Amino acid sequence: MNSYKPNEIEKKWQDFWDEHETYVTKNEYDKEKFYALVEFPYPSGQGLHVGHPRPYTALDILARKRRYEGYNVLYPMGWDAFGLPTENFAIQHKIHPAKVTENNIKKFKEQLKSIGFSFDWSREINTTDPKYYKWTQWIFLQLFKHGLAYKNEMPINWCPSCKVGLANEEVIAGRCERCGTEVIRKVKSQWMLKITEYAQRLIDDLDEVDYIERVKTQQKNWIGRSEGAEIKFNIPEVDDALEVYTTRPDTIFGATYMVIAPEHPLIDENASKILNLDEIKAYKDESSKKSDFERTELVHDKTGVEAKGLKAINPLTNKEIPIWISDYVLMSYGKGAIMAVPAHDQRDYEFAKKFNLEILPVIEGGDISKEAYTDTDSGHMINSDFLNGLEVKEAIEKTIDYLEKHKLGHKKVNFKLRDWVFSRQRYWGEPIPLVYCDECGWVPVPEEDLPVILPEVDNYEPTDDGESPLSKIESWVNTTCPHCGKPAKRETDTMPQWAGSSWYFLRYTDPDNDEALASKENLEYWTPVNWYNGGMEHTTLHLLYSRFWHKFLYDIGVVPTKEPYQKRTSHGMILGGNNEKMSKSRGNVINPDDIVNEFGADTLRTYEMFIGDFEKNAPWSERGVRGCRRFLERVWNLQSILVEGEEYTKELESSIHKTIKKVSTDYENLKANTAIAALMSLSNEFNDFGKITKADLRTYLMLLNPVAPHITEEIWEVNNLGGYLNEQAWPIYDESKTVDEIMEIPVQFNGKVRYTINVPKDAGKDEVQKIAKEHESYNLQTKDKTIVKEIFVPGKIYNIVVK
Ligand code: ANZ
Ligand code: ZN
Repeated sequence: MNSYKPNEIEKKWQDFWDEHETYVTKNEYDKEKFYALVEFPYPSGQGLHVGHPRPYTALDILARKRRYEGYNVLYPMGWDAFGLPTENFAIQHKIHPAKVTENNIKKFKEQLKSIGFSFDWSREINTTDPKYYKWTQWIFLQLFKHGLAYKNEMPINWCPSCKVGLANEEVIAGRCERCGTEVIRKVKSQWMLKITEYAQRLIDDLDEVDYIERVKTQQKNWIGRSEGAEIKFNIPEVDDALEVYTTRPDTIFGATYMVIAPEHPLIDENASKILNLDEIKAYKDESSKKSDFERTELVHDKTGVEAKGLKAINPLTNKEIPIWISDYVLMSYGKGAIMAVPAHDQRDYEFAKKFNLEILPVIEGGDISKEAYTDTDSGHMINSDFLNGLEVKEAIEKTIDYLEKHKLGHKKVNFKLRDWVFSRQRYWGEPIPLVYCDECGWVPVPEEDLPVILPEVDNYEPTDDGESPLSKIESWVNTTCPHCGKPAKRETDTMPQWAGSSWYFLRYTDPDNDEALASKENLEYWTPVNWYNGGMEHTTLHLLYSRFWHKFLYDIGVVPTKEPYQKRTSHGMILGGNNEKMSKSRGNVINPDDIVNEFGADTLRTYEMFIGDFEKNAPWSERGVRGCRRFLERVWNLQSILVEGEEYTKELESSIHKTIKKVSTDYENLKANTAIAALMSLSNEFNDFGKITKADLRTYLMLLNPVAPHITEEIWEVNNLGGYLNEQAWPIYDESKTVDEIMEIPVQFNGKVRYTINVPKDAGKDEVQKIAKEHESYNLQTKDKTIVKEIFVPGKIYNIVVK
């Protein structure tokens, strides 16, 4: 027997699979399908990270197992390649981003191939390929034609370093997600997508899918549905009412002042009535520099200024109350104005304390000497006229009834979710396929003219005024209106990085189609994705965006299902040795190539699965890697104890059946770590026994194959176990043989367990009694006592009552 040389056998099998098209998937519509999907990588210059193979291996295991079970499996891979990192690299090194992308993809692909994933490379896609982004543009046009894309002049999050507008989702703690620079506000005209129109459905349809609970919770929190009321407060000085949104209409008798956002139109519209305009203007300037995050989350020291000259009337108390301007109220939520109830809202409380405003409790039971009383589950209404004595829930209902009856307000549902900023003033993205004509406004590029190809430019640096580099190519910008034929200009903004990944899983079903994003038949057959695994960091961005696009495509009859993914799971991160995130600056980055070269791809795969619970973070350990390599060597050495014919003990036979059962269910539950542990222990049993039959070796190799595909194929072939391993069926087990023959039973004296005994699993009372008496503790427990009663529950317990 040769020694185990992973570098030789791994290359051999990778070439074999390529040559034989082992993992090329056909559209065999009459076969049951299984569509497994992992998030396609961004081909960055750093190459594959050691974190990538973790989810890819987990779903590779499922893909391989399901093939052996007879499913038609689609397990595809591609590249999400538009975006800033490539563009920034291109600018720095003066290489075209398309060239950078090509190089990076080449490197990534080699790396992925060297790890032996069973991807169907014939369906590879690349979001920067015009044949692909033709359809991204096509989807955008459908959104535009259905009124779901609109241009809006609005303050956006702006990263001064990346020179790019950011979606709320890309701002983390007030900073740019990519570069960490503090984000500022900038007014820009942007394309927006109306994801808010789908907010309710994005929540409701979570009931139809099998997502891990924390993903569902995060999506719901992000969409942020709340129920409340809109209420009108009259302002007698002007014939205008100030409308507010509140989730607590019950507290209206405690509304002692109003607050409006600095951007609220009330001020400009009534400037002549306001006495302190200068002061207000200064305050507005100051708050315009802050991000929403700074305005709401960070500061407890509230700022603000009163709008002198205006008063509002509380419609229930009929009292005059002051109107304040403060930036803790955001223009982008609700009505941009609130009724402030300082006794029961902590933000209002801090504000009222600072500016000496009246704090009037309307719910008894709390102490408001230090903070607001915000509990809604106990306490009854006070100081509230017809609401007095009611509980909060009842009071909310009753107030809304009253408001609706008197036409002062109405019930209202609000969402935190904002529309999706869909413009980037950058080069490396899909051109937005619209033309602006002075006569006709925004006109779509005719569908037969798609794709609108990203033109070559000499310089892809963003301009300082924040316009896309495309705006400098006059020959491209100037065009004719597809509608009236007069001179017109192309949109020079490009789409954000999230565009291409919002529908990529559809394209895998039919990657070369020129007539449609994918054929009806293939979409009908392959969608929805059966199992999608990806990072938790994509829960509120990619996952939500792609669900939104999918629902839209469903509405216009392009896809057959409401939801794109039947099941969603998520993996933990692989950390550096000291539980720190791997990063260049910490110098703790592990390169998967090094592991493959030194130990082999099968060791890398085994280790990444064995490292810990799949959904938890886990630190990298070189010792762990070596341990997995030694395990594979023991597997290799099973060849040396291979015997012809049947050699069994009952125990070994039972272990084999148990292991088939355990490994099969563990793989399905993403618990390859415990499956591998079971396989380690089974290989020890074979070694202890000193023999392994061909049949058992076959079973063993099949079970291990999804984790370590190369070594198992090799051992199979070298020992002539019959055909190729990849053509076999998944092992089945005999349930009766997984049940233990001998079992452990506790022996109790007066209800306390004193010792345990091993009995045959079908033993009767007499036999159990006999074995229990043989135990050394039996005499001690019964000494000088009489046995009053003996209770035996078969398979469970033997209880002796003594006196
Ligand atoms: C009166 C009140 C009394 C409120 C009380 C709360 C507690 P969610 O649950 O997040 O939807 N609010 C409304 N619009 C706002 C805006 N544009 N900027 C900042 N705050 C705003 O919160 C809704 C509550 O947040 C609303 O209910 C309002 O304060 C405030 F005891 O109204 B409440
Ligand atoms: Zn026109």
